[in-house]
Amino acid sequence: MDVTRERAAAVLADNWLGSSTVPSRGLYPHQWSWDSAFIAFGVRHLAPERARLELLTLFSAQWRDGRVPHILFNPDTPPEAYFPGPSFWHAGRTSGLVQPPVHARAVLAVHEAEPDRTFLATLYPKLRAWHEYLHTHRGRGGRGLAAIVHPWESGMDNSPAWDAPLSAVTPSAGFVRRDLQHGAAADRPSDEDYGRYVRLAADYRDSGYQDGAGFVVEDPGFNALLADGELALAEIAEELRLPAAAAGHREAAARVAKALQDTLWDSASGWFFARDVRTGTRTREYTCAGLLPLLLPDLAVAPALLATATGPRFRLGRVHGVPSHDLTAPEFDPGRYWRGPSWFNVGWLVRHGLLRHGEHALAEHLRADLVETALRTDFAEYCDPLTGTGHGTRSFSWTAALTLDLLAQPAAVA
Ligand code: 2M8
Repeated sequence: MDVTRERAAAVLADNWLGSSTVPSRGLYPHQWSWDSAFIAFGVRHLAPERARLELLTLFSAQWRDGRVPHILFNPDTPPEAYFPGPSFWHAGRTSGLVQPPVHARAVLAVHEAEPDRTFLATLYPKLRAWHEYLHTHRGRGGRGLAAIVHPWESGMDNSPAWDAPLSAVTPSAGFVRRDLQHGAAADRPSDEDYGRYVRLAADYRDSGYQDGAGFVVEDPGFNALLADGELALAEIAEELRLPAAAAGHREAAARVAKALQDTLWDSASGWFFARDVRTGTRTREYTCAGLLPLLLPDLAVAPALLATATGPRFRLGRVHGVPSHDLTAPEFDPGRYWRGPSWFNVGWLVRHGLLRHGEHALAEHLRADLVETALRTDFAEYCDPLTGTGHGTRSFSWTAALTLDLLAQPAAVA
């Protein structure tokens, strides 16, 4: 094993709890939903059985209604280590929110690393139920897209796209933030935003986790991953020799992809924007979530989307990674969480999108940059797109895992 692989493997070994991996020992000491999927993409190259266990553990916490909770709390972690912890959610060992559906793609990738039909057959019905929950319970907007009911569900917590929909929420007070013990305040969400997250989560909990009321948003990133997840489910169904089910998943993917283009695409801007379902208006912030529909192979507007991504707002190929927010926007902040820095999972997803659209040179450039930045920053959570300086926590699991995955991929030839 070369030194980069060894160091990435060591991060994942240190963060492994025995049946799942924490994103980071200090800042995030439990199991997170989409983190586990990204972690599995890397761990499959080291120990496929550990990658399978990671995903099986997460799905063991699936709710009866099909939702996969965004956090599965580790019972051995002291309650004061993370807020909001299990006592806040009143939901046993889990939270009641969800995160983007990257799991079907991860399950398929783990199977490809080491074929295991029992693993596929165990998780297929659970993945189906998970997507079904999103299509039905979250289909609130009525346009074929899944809505999120909390910024944390986007995985991009304090994205500027949420500023307008969040502005009507009165921040909660009287709680103690634990994240600031592990991260610089300038790298984390503001107190005001945190107060709003807590208020929304408490209201959702108090409603018995019924459809959201205070925040209902259709996010292009979340829905692109749902459509891609349906395509992955189609491949899984084929592996399991279920051709009719596979066709159904392809149709579902096409429906979401069409709805994305009909509802969230703005041709004058060349970007996908989130839609606030309560007001019926599209947000105007160019964020990295608007680039994720590039994952969809039949995306007709891909050339226009790429033109924006390589232009002054994101400077793809001329900065480190993929900035989480528009470089030209007044609120762009190169170090603060999801308001500017480049995140490794987004860069990794965008590389896949570039490959699907034949952009091999750009994909290869991104791959080399992500690997170099990960190693230099000691697997930072995110980095400044302009300087490449690491921010957030270090020894971050998905940065290490996705680096391993990038190292295992053949270089794309232009
Ligand atoms: C961040 O979110 C959590 C809340 O879920 C937090 O700030 O405490 C986000 O970056 C999210 O995408 C990620 O899954 C999570 C754990 O890495 O941290």
